[in-house]
Parts: sequence; structure tokens; C-alpha cells
Amino acid sequence: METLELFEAPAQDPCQRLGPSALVLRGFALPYVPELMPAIEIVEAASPFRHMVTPGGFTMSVALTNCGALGWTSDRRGYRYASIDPDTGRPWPVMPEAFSRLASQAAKAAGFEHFEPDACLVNRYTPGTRLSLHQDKNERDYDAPIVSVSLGMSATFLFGGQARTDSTVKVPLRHGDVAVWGGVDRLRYHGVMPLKDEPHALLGRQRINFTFRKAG
Ligand code: MD6
Ligand code: FE
Repeated sequence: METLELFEAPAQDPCQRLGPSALVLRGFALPYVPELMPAIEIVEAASPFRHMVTPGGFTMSVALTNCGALGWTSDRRGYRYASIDPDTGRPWPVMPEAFSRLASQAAKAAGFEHFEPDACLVNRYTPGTRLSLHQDKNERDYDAPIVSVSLGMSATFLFGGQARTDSTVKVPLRHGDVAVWGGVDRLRYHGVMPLKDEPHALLGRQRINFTFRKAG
């Protein structure tokens, strides 16, 4: 029995530590889901999901949009934050209040007080979509953490080190999980493995991920 309990414990742990300043709050977003779903529809009605092109000329398999004062964009000229959606020519939709409340509460639970994100990148994955190893380094200051919310289909998150070649650990991210990282872990490489085709009860064959940042 002792061994079984040892193996079962991590899956139930409400908080999984990935580094000194990086952790996953299991199920933290679940109470917010009824508010988040209609809010996503409002955001995507104003700024639809699209596949951006990387500076290297590859079309990203993840579809994305943004809300908040600043939005993350990519094209042949590079990655940057911009206040105008390049596809619509209008400002990105405002960040829904439920989004910012969730982000600041999750940051607080992880030990980062007063997190006020000005950017929320919304990623949409379908089966087969992946995100290659990268650092989040287009933000102006690295003092604020990043808060990442997962909804829908489960994904395997790859969490590496400060160099691209450092070894990675695999971390399952399920519906409702929130990852928070900052401090010494802020620039660690990370990515998402190709999504398996295992439909989710509420969202079907998709995974939605929001990452909240203080970009400007
Ligand atoms: C994703 N997330 O989970 C992609 N970046 O779909 C990220 O790239 C990410 O989850 C920085 C911090 C947390 C993240
Ligand atoms: Fe990232």
C-alpha cells in the first residue's frame, strides 16, 4: 500500500513545483470556467484565431489571438508586442475581467503579489498541434511572472533549462491547470508536444491556453 500511495500522490497534489519559482496549480481555473468560455467567444469575435508566420518563414501550427492592451505577434520581421491587431487594424479586444482576476489570483497563490497583466496571448491547439521549445523573452521586464491557463484537451508540456540543449521534463497540463513561473525560472525553455486526439468533454477536440504577461 505504501508504494501505491507514493505513486498516486503527485497526480493529486494541488501544486506541482517545476523550479524555485515555477509551479503548476492543479485545477485552479476550474471555478472560473463558466465565465471564461463566453469571454473567449467575445474575444475571438473581435480578433479571430489565426496562424502566424515565424521569422524563419514557417506557419505556426497553433492558432492564436490576443486580448489586453498589447498582443503578441509574429511575422517575417520578427516577434513583437503590438497594440493593434495586424489582421483587423483595430486594437486587440479588452481583457475580460474574469481573465485578469484569474491571472492575479493564480499569481498570488504562487507567491507573486500584485500581478497586473497587460497582455493575454490565447493559443488554440487541435490534435497534432505542437509548440517547439522557446523562451518567452519579448516582454520588457522579466520581474513579472507568466501565468498560463490550460483548458480542454490535455497536453504534455516540456519544461527545460536556460539553454535550448538542456534536458526537459514532461509535465501533463489538464483542463483547469494553471502554471505560474517567474524569478529565476522566467527564461527557461519550454514547449508543447504534439497534441493527442483525445477529445475533452466540454471543449471537444481542442485545447485553449492563455498566457498572461506584463509585456509593456
Ligand atoms: C501552452 N505555453 O501551454 C504554451 N509560456 O500552450 C507557453 O508557451 C508558456 O505555458 C510561458 C509560460 C507558460 C506557458
Ligand atoms: Fe511560452
